Parts: sequence; structure tokens; C-alpha cells
Amino acid sequence: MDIEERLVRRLRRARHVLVFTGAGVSAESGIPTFRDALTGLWENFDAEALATPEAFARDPAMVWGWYEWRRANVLRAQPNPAHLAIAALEGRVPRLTVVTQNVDDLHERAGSHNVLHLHGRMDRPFCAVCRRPGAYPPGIPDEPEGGRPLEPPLCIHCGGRLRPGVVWFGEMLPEAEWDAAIAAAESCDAFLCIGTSSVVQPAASLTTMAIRRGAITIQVNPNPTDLDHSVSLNLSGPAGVIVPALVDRVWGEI
Ligand code: BJW
Ligand code: ZN
Repeated sequence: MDIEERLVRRLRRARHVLVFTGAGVSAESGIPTFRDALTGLWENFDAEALATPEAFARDPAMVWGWYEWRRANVLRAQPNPAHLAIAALEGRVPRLTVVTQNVDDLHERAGSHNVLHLHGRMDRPFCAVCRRPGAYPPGIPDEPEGGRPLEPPLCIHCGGRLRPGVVWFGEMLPEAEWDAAIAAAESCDAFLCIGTSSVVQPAASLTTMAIRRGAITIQVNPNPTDLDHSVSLNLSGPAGVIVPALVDRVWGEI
């Protein structure tokens, strides 16, 4: 791991570490990143056009089917060494905040507590009309290879359609999570930005907030992003390899 001793010492002194993750942290668990998630039946779709309230209103079966297919994939997946290393940081630093853009639950399954989900969770459907929570039947949905359109179930209270519990383009982020994420970005002394393209706002502004404040900022991504030259350290490579090595080097063996 190519990291200066001076930076390691500064990281060891950090009282509050914020770990900010995107789809790349789950890629090595076999979950396609947001922009890679359009294969099978959906390969000719545009992710940014499918993840909208307008798309759901126009073609609920197409959108619900896409999420059921992805939910089946998440239920079969396991946390990878990056999720586990992030969970292992809890208790090693005085304060740790995990903020994720991901709609899967792999941080929780790896053992992280109090994860702030900025874009909601795939396993928390709610009614598109009365907004009361709905529920999935237990188990993994039996989705065919490549997926299929599927009519959403109806709300037991008002008969409206259930929708996935995620935040679509044009929708507000959950207020409590967003406020807590901003407060953490404003008070952390180290900020790890892992596996995100940093193009979706307002989530991506958390990193720029931390950069502006002078926190130590470390990006982990195998591909370039617009933040490569703004962060304190850019670690190029897969999260499942880089994150455990970073945690090990700075905070001791996992
Ligand atoms: C690896 C790896 C490995 C691969 N290891 N890394 C300001 C300017 C312009 C536009 C806007 C703006 N403010 C708001 C907007 C509009 C919009 C927006 O940001 N649009 C952009 C496209 C420009 N934002 C919104 O609409 C937000 N709401 C909002 O602003 O409300 C206020 C408002 C309301 C009304 C009008 C106007 C304003 C809501 C955003 C909701 C985003 N929701 C989604 C879908 C969730 C459900 C689902 O999953 O289907 O969230 S979009 C999608 O993007 C998903 C993700 O959480 C999010 C971020 O993507 P992420 O995680 O970065 O994934 P990828 O795929 O982009 O990148 C993966 C990265 O991993 C890559 O870099 C790889 O290299 C890397 N990688 N393998 C490490 N092994
Ligand atoms: Zn309802």
C-alpha cells in the first residue's frame, strides 16, 4: 500500500472517520454497479430513465420487475472484504459514521451498525399512494435469468401499488439521513470515499464538503473520477483489496 507515513499518522489521530460508499463497494459481491445494472431484459434501457417516478407511473411492471430481479441478486450475495473491513473499523476509531448510497444491506450484514442510507433500501417497499410500508414475502424471489416484467403487489390499506423503497431521480433524500450525513461531513477529520462515480447529487457534495473543510480525504476506485486530483490520496484499485489493506496499514491487522 503506497501511503506516506505522515498521512498514516494523521489518520491514526482521526477522532471521527466518515466512510462514504457507492455501488463499487458491492461490485465484488456480484452486485452490478448502478450503471452496469442494465443487462438481461433491460440492456436497452437507460438507468437514469428507469430510476424515476415517471418511469414507474408509465410502466410499473417494467420498473418493479427490474427491482425484483436486482433484489434476488442482492439476497443471494454476501458481503465482501471491503464491507467486512469497514465493519471492523467500528470500535477501532473513536467515532465512525457509515454513509451509503447503496440500496442493498451488505454493510449491515457485514456487521456495521447505524448505516445512513441516502438513497433508501431495496428491502423496504412502500405504497406509492398512501406511502405506508408494505412487505415482501419471505425468501428469494424466483426470477428467471435476465429478469421479466412483473406487476407490483397492491397495498393492503388502500389498494395502491407498492413501489421499491428507494430514492429515484427528482425525489428528495430522506431528511433525517441527509441531515445526519451533512453533520458528519462537517465534523469528520477523515473521509473515505469508496466505489462511487461521484456524479449523483446531492450525495456527491459530501465529499467536496469534506475536501473544502480540510479533512483527510481518501478515494478508492479502480477507475478515474472527477475527484482524483482533489482528494488527499487516490487509491486506484478494487475496494475488496484496497480497503482491508488500508484498514490494516493504518489501524492494525483486521
Ligand atoms: C469500484 C469497483 C470496485 C467498480 N471497487 N470501486 C446538481 C447538478 C445536476 C443534477 C442534479 C443536481 N442536484 C440534483 C440533481 C439531479 C439528480 C442528479 O444528481 N443527477 C445526476 C445524474 C447529475 N439528483 C436527484 O434527483 C436527487 N434528488 C434531489 O436532488 O432532490 C432534490 C430535487 C428534487 C426535485 C428537483 C430537483 C432537485 C436524487 C438522487 C437519487 C439517486 N438514486 C439512485 C437510484 C437508487 C435506486 C436504484 O439503485 O435503482 O441511486 S441513482 C444511482 O446513482 C443510485 C446510486 O446510489 C447513485 C450513485 O451511483 P454510484 O453508487 O456512484 O454508482 P455508479 O454506478 O455511478 O458508480 C460505481 C463506481 O464504482 C464507478 O466509479 C466504478 O469505477 C466503481 N467501481 N467496481 C471500487 N471493485
Ligand atoms: Zn396504500
